[in-house]
Amino acid sequence: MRRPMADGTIQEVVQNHSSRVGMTPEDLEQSVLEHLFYTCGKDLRSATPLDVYRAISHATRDRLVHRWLQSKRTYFHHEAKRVCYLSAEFLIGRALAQNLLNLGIYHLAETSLDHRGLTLKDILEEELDPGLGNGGLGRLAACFMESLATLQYPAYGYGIRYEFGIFDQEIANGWQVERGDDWLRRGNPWEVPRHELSVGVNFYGRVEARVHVDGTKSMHWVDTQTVIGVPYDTPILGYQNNTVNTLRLWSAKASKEFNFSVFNDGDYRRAVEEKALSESISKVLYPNDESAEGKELRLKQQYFFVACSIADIIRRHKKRFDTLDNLPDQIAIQLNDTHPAIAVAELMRVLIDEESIAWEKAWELTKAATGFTNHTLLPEALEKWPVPMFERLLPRILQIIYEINRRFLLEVHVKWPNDDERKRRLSIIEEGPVKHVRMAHLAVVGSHSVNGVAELHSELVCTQLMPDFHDMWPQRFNNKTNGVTPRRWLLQCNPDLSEALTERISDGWARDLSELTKILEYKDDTEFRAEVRAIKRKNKERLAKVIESRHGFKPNLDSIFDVQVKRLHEYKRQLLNCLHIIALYQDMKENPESDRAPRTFIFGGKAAPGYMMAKLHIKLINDVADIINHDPAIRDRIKVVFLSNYNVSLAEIIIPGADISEQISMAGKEASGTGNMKFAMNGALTVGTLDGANIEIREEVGAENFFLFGLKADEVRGLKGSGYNPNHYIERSPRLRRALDLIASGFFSPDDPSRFQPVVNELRNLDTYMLCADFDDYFRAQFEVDQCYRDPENWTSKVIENLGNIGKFSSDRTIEQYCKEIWNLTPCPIDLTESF
Ligand code: B1H
Repeated sequence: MRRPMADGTIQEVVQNHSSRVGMTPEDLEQSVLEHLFYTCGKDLRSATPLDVYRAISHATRDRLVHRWLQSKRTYFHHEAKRVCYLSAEFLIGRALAQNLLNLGIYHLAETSLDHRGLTLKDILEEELDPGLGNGGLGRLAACFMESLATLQYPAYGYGIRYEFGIFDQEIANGWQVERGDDWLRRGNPWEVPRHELSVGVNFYGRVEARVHVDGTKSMHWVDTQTVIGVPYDTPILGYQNNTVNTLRLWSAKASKEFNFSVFNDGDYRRAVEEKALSESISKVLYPNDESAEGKELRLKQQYFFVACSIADIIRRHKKRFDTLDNLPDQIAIQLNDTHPAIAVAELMRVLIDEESIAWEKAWELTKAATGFTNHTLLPEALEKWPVPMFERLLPRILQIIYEINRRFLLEVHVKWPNDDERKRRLSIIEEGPVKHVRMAHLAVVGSHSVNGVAELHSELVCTQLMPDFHDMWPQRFNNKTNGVTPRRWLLQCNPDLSEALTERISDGWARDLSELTKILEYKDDTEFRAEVRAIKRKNKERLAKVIESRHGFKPNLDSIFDVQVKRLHEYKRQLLNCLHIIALYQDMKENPESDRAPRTFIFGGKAAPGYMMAKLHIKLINDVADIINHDPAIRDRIKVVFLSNYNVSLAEIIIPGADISEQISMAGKEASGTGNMKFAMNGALTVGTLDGANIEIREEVGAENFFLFGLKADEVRGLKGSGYNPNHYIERSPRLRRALDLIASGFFSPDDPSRFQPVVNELRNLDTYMLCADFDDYFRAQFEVDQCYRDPENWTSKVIENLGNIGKFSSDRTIEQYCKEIWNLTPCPIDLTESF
């Protein structure tokens, strides 16, 4: 007899519901069939691949539920300290394959589908890829969530459930065209709404001061408009353990008031409009990436998800404890860049206005709980909000920020009594015709820890970005070099390489990536070396098929697959890559007998819809591809492909198929990069500058296994300081001159010869990102690549050196450092036999 599970223990559930939790092939099959029937309303005969995907997903999710519940109970019972990772972006990618792998039933699912004549690989393709982020910052948040669960740390991710994620990119006649990403249109089996935990968030209104009989004063934010935040929870499972953490994303819903204001037709229409307006808060992700959009709706998004998350954190804390004094012992709040920085002021508001805690105490708690990660030095990415907008939207929050600033500037005054200039630089409020709130300053002042994301970047945060803050609180600043999860970025996306590694060094590397050093023992093993080459070829074949299906030709598998995939940005210098291609083309045309290794240049990445220069770069790459790919004199010695709609699932196919990883940003501009790590982990060699984490990757894998070129960050700074003139370099480089002239001549754009004039003008007149200064050295490094590739044994040695020494770049290492050095967390393993 089955017992009810509603108030039972986890053990009862596990014992009595084998088709929900069982891990045998029969249990799993039974579960899938049941879901096909009861969740999809289908039987096997009528089921579409989408039905099968939904049924398997639900069957998989069932196997997470008791672990999820037990995780929550364990954290509560043990009063375990947890981290709340606040991020406007979580670029989590598809869930099914990852959950099957982490549950350890991937192969089981594969064979049981096989029996029914279905292929798991095809079913996995039915899942839409949630694009709830722009690029590296959002993907880092997703890797961190996975590592936290794998390392058994209690963690909550807090963000926004965008109805539309990053746009879908199409390429039409070479130009980027954006289409809405309606990722929820097929439903989402992974999320669970929690209407009962909805939170009201206030906007607009005014602040009223009330004096009480005892003479005390309190502030009241009144006449506000309220929006409801509804949480949707997604389980995040650790790798082959029982930890399931929660990613809680907030969706905006109009408050009930909208239904009551129906007096006449006009009121009704206005009520409907206002309802739509408040629900638009979580409608769409801003696709800008590293350029701040000063729109009111963006500020609303930020306050919305922060206020919901802080309310949730305080609610849960109060359920367990009758005091907030121990808040920083129980939770660590990490701000993923400045997008959630308003949390500092919101936490203060809650502690003071709602919990009646004195300012000094509230400030102590806030600072002790909060940490801030900076991800970029680009001035255009630094968020500043006009004070008048802030005041209208969030009057009480602005008041609190002014008070934080007043007290902070007093502290500055004590340290540097007669330095008004310094106060002006440090102030949270930027003076000017219109005052602005500097969100990075708020984040630094309100945190006990400020970190950068790679050694060079953290150094530059101290010396270039925030030197005054570093002078003030040097101990507050630290580095946490980024990492990526080896479960998704090796185990899942490169099963053949994973198997080859496991066969030789056992499977420990997936939990502890530093174990990859053991593979260095096989460096001279001819069988292993041949296998590494065969695996790369197979992965290139898989990628080549995607290219063939989209572009109508199959790239030569013997060519070097040279890949640059990342957001389109001038500082990342896709244009430098393109100039190299043009120069190579001209060399080959001039010297048809020149004996160079064939190359397939592969690009992918989205440009911000309003970033005209980046969009023009996409068009240039496509126009260059069009000319070169069709030039009979070149045959298949050079091919150029721009793969549209680069996203997490496309990355999982592209990265394992790469021979060369292009990491060519102007030194000092790429905070870290994480693609660089994924490529090296999958056996690609890097062509790169000394920027971001490239520096540390090169240190780890060895200088001789990395194709270095270009100016260093301090040289870039020096040259800028002494007046950089690109013509100086153009005059001295016949190759560069010739490439620029060819673009300017309209050779690649015969239908519109002046199309790329803005590109050429920028390079000749400004060259903000110093492509001209780095061009010759880049060409030299690429020539070395060529020479090396012709010697497969030498190439393979370098690949293996990369693989064996990439362990540092697991996000497990990064997370361990955050836990020890910032959050003060200890692991809290989940024992399914423990009853509470
Ligand atoms: C990174 C961003 C970013 N840095 C603003 N900054 C955004 C800033 O929508 N916005 O307003 C979106 C994104 N993203 C990236 O973070 C860095 O460029 C990479 O170098 C780094 O690896 C990554 C993760 O730390």
